[in-house]
Amino acid sequence: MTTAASGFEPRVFSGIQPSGNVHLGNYLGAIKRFVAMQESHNCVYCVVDLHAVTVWQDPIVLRQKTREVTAAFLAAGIDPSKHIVFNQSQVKEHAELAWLFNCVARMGWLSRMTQFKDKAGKNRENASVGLFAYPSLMAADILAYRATHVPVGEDQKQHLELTRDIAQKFNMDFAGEIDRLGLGLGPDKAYFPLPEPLITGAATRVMSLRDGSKKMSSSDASDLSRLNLTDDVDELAKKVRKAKTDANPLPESLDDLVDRPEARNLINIYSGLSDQAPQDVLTEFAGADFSKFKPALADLAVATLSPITLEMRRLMDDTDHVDAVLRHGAEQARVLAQPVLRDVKAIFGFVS
Ligand code: AQP
Repeated sequence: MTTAASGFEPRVFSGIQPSGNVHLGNYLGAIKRFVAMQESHNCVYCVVDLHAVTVWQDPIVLRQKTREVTAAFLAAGIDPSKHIVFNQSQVKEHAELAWLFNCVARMGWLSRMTQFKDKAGKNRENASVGLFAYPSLMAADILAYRATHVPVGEDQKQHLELTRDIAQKFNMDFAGEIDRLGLGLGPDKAYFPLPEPLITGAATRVMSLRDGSKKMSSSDASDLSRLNLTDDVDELAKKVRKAKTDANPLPESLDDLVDRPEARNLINIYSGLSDQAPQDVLTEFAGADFSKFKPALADLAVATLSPITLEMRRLMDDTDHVDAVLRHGAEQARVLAQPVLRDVKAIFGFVS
């Protein structure tokens, strides 16, 4: 079977913003899957600091959070000696390609992005231009490596579709020049692959522990709404104990969780942490009250997350090592991104 990415060397790209606490949603929706993909793919994992500054960041906190996300990557098991780990601002090709993609993307496409609408809120006039153009930068992040696969949480699906739209429009608008320069790949002689989003598993949308209708998020004002990778054992246990639930015992079937978002969320979290299917978790706990299920979930969260937290703390005390990983990763990333930028500029018709 040919896919939109066939003809291209398989490569994974994904990123996390250093803009808040790294939480369980980031871990289950993204980082845990980044780790798994290392076995089968060449991977490029990025701390996307240029994305973070689309909303205000205190410079001192940004530096600390950049190291914290990097520490989370390494502590969770990403191996920087086999794959590329770096922060986005050290590789200027991201910003350069994003500008060119701003000239490919259409205002109408970006205006439809729900994340912009959510984050800009009612005060749209006061949102940064960068927040509006965020998806062009995300397309540049991925396509600077001609990446074919992008593991993300469900909330990034719309941005991934926009990346594909940008790649497709570029391939079509410049098909003649791509062909003339002999730069196309695959059956369609395209320059960019159409990257495949990888949104799989029960925990692609981890919800707030305080409100099952809201995504777990670093910008939620309530710290009780999320498990942070920096939480200690007592905090993890307390947050699971205080998680909102309902008064009914757990049912036997997933169908009976349809109108119980908080209960469904806790089952999905258990499933994501234990690598069991949600139905298997229910089968194990069917008929149990939350007074029995929550301690089991807390134990599982502590057993899974605490070793990562401990290693993150150790790494965050060794900023020289973390910074060296990022510098080395940036050098490797540049080796991949520079030729792509050279090609794209030639395709656009810039004289060099
Ligand atoms: N709740 C979530 N469930 C599953 N996956 C999630 N991701 C984020 N939240 C959840 C995934 O984590 C990756 C990195 O996310 P990001 O750093 O780009 O930022 P975000 O999605 O904006 O994270 P937050 O915490 O929700 O921050 P705010 O509230 O400030 O926007 C992505 O793959 C994302 O899908």
